[in-house]
Amino acid sequence: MKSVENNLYRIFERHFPESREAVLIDAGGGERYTYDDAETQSALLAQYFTSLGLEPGDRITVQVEKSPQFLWLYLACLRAGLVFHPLNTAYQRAELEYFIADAEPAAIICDTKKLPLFTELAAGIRHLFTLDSDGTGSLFQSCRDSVREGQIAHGFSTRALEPDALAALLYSSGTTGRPKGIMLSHRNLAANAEVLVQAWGFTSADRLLHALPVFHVHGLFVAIGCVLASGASLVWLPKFDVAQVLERLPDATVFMGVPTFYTRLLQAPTFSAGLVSGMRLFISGSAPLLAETFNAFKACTGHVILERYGMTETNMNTSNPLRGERKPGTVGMPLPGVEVRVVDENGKVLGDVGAVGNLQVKGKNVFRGYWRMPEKTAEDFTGDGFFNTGDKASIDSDGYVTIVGRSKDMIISGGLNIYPKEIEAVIDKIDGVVESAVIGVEHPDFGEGAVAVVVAQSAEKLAADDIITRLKTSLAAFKVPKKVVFVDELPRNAMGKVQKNVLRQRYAGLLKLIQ
Ligand code: MLC
Ligand code: AMP
Repeated sequence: MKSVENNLYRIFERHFPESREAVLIDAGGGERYTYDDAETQSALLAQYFTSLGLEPGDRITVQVEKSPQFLWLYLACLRAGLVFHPLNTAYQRAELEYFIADAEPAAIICDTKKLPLFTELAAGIRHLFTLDSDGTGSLFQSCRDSVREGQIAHGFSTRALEPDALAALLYSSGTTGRPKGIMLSHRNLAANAEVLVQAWGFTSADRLLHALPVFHVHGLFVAIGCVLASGASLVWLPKFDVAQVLERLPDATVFMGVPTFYTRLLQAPTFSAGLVSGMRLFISGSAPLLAETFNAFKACTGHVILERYGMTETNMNTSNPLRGERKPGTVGMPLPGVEVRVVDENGKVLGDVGAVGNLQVKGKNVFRGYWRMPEKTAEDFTGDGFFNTGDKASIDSDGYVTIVGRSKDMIISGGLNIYPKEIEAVIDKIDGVVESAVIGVEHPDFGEGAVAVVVAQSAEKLAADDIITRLKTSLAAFKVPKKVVFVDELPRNAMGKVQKNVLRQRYAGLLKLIQ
């Protein structure tokens, strides 16, 4: 049954500080935004979208730089029942074309710089607005004009929704075929936010230093979700920049980041225990945190990083404890309401302590399914409702989960996923290329970095730079391999399958010295 209580915004609102004058965002240099700003601006925008005829369930595609106004836009979508569809700002034309065609948004919000591109791509889309990093652009301007002309009034009643109403659509590329839209409901996001607030002890006194991008689960649903569901505040940075993080750390109580954030901080000569004496918690996730980084951080600051594990399809599944032992190299125990199990290739549950198998999860946090891909959804869920994560894991005698690898062919570079299949498909189309294999190898900054191993018709005619340049025109730059090597042939097993493990071993040290 429809109820406003199913709306994630309402769940957040219940935790807002009594005084709406409390600061929600402290962007530095005296630039502050209150909970009242969040309420008023999101109401205005939700009202405006409704006046344009946008209906619950309509998708709103957003590719803009990080700004407080981005947050008002997200909240407006929640309030109006619109489906928030954020995109990595690094995506290029071909990637954007796909997402727009697949998501069929009713409105697109982009940066002014990208307006000409989106004008082309958005043919047939009802509304196209701009929003720039300083909050200017046609979106809020049109909204204000509508108020001035008396077309809309201030105030908006957050919409009643079905319990499973869609809140967000996030795409992940696939190990096969086309990228999949991951459908996250208000219920999924609410369940996870409330569990994380408890698990990590968030209160309205917390100030979370936010340096993550806002178009992924980590920065948006985990970090911002914890703050909004506890009435806390955000110490806001436009992106991760070591100098700015060092400057703002003394203003914060909690920090969240991917492992690269921690390795970069440890390399900063001025990073010290004194700088973080007011912090109560450092959280890491999205990629494996090396025990070496965990130990170095403890030695440098006295703080024990809390590592957790999640994915876009499921939000957060496991976490090391707030109180109790945080074991390096593990991702902790299942969060309340989340079931995890390890199974063999036939789906048989492996009960033995330490047995390695495929990790499956179940809970209110697990997504509704893939957008318009019922077969793919059915393939990834078991008959008893568990989702196959594609991660390999083991569980120790205390119940701590260790992610030991992946059954999916995926590289995680600086917390961003790269699907070799997608890169290989582009390389293989380049004239002079016979075939290619993209692998992930150790990278000193990003954890893993992509390397392309290419068989060319004639090595003299193709240079590594040609391949890199070509890839940069059609793929987000972070997906472009850091190195290209040419080989006469790819190693194959008896079945003819490329042996990526052999390539990973052969090129294991290739990126070690890269910066
Ligand atoms: C940037 N570059 C990368 C990269 N980030 N290359 C590989 N991997 C990355 N992660 C490349 C750029 O394309 C560019 O290449 C060059 O590095 C400089 O770009 P930059 O933008 O100046 O880089 P920088 O600001 O230093 O960014 C690095 C970073 C950023 C680590 C700060 O990638 C980041 O914020 N990562 C976090 C991602 C995240 O939020 N993941 C969570 C996903 S949610 P060129 O060739 O143009 O010079 C999820 C679920 C869960 O996974 O469990 O949380
Ligand atoms: P994404 O699709 O971007 O949500 O990435 C999810 C994937 O990131 C998971 O399936 C894991 O492979 C990986 N991941 C997330 N957190 C961790 C972690 N703490 N340790 C190891 N891998 C992680």
